[in-house]
Amino acid sequence: MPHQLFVSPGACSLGAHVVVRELDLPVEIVLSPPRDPASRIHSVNPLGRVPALLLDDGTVITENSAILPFLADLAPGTPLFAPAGSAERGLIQSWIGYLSAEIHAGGFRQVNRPERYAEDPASHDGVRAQSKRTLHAAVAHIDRHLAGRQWLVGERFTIADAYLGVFVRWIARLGPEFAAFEQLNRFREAYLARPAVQAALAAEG
Ligand SMILES: N[C@@H](CCC(=O)N[C@@H](CS)C(=O)NCC(=O)O)C(=O)O
Repeated sequence: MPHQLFVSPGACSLGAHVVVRELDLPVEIVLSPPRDPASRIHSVNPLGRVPALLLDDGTVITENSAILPFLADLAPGTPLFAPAGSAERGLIQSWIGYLSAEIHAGGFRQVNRPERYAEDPASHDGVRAQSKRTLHAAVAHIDRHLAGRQWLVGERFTIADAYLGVFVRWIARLGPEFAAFEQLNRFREAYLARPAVQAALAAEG
């Protein structure tokens, strides 16, 4: 049995899905929305979250920050990553860490799930508003970094860009105050023009 990558439409698993298609890896894509209690993801990942990578030996790897490098390492020497010990590899992993911690967990999760951060429903609008301001500042850092650059690290698309693509799609839906990030708007167009991204989105429906 090949490795299996569990993904869900619209979720942060898109980045890993894109990497599988960019590298034409022999990894089966399994659509498994966590919202459906019958989804296989619930028996694969005890947290019931995507992405999850089930290896052919039964090992389950979770977390984007582990799955993205693991997938790239299945294609040794790929330009989507960089050699062990290189500064570029450190930078790529730095951006993956930033996206996971500051943008996803520290930003979107608080905007989308205020009930996890404040018990009183009356305070949820306040949590959401403050989280949006925090997220705006975190996103602005990426926008500034992208000035004069096509991609996050070096002159090429890497696994960090595959992951950033998830969030630039989400950012576009956050409201008018998030619409004016020029570099991110340009990045989104370049991301969506990639055949691997189009194939992943079509497969996810
Ligand atoms: N830290 C995890 C977060 C994974 C995560 O939150 N996935 C979401 C989709 S974007 C999910 O499966 N949510 C379902 C749930 O929490 O029940 C990662 O980066 O892989």
